[in-house]
Amino acid sequence: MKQVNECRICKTPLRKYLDLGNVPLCNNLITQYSPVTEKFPIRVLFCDECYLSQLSVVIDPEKLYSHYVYHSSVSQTFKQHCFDLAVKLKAEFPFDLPLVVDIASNDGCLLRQFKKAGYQRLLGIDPAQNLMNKYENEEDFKDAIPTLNSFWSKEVAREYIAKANCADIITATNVFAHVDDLNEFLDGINIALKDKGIFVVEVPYFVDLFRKNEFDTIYHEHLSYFLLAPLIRLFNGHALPIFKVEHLAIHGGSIRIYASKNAYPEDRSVEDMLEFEQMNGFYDYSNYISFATKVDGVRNKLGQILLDLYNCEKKVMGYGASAKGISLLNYCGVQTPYIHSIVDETPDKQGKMTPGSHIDIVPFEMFEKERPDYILLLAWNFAPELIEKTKHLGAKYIVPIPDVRII
Ligand code: DWN
Repeated sequence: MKQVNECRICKTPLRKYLDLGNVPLCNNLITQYSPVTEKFPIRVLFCDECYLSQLSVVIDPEKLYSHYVYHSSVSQTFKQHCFDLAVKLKAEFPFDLPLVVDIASNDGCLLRQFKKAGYQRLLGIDPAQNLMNKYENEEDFKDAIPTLNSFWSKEVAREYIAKANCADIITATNVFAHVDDLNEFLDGINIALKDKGIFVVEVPYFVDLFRKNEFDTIYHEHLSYFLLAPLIRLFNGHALPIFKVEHLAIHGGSIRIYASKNAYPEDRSVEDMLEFEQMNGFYDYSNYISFATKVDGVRNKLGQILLDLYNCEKKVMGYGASAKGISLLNYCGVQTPYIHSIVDETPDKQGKMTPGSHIDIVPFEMFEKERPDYILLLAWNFAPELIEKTKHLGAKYIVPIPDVRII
């Protein structure tokens, strides 16, 4: 574990504004009960110079990502989001037989949608050995996405992408916030990207996190909590100016930024978002002090609701053993037996337990078998999809974020 005292973008000394205690590594699920859980601090620090919020510690990425239980393809909502991106880029950037490289490609979810949209030259890069394509049969092999089992680095950029005459499109969705050395990351982009290529990044948007109280998305994988302003400063420092930005609903609210080697004119969207951030006080440390109070409100209310339901002998099951859900349960001090079990349709997660809260993760069929009175949507960011799949059960839903409510 590495301590962080200065900003990873501009090296300014940092100030703390949120302390969520010591928390387990949310995706490092456990296979049996243990009274001792490995925990690390969650403290959020602010840079008064470039306005980046960031964690006070960095966990070894090998420990977090060399075996990774999260599979992007489980969500139909996210798959559709990926297909929509592929179609959009094909229309707006009509490259001739483009090479598309996806950094942190996970189970190939995004690139499979690019393939469906007609892209032919695809390369995934991901460090998780367990996510590498498994060929059960010829069909699987045909559907497989060429993937390099590695972290992104300047060496990978040089040895695999530059040597293939560089990439037209490089994507990085839900990885940029996970990276400690952002300068090395962007040095690699500069090596790997064609002169007229585009680098497309999706990250959770800190304005949504703050305004919608999404404190459960604060956990050790997410080292940085981005506004557009710090991204502009960082990318300009690497001669990769951001020329367009979009605000998206996915994952509780994200931004998609488009950068290039100064090959495209800056879009109005960049200035508009910077003006919004400035006008709404997101560059002022004093506005962050109240966040802890909002967190306590949800923590206390969810704990009380689960205690009341337990005392009334109501059965509560979770849906979605998400990293955010596991962090929420730990922040709220929720353990078994307040929650019977958590359904998750990710094979790599089933049969395991949540770290810290020790709740069994079970297959979807357990909903039919156990018939819960309440379903706690731990993957609230996919609420419509989860509700559609379980509404026949007749249970009520507990939606924890932005404020705990029963529907
Ligand atoms: O940045 C990250 C985001 C994008 O994904 C990573 N740090 C880790 C991960 O965060 P998360 O686990 O909070 O993401 P999700 O996508 O909100 O997790 C949803 C969970 O729910 C997954 O374990 C899959 C599961 N699920 C399910 O079982 N049935 C999800 C859907 C939609 C379903 O129908």
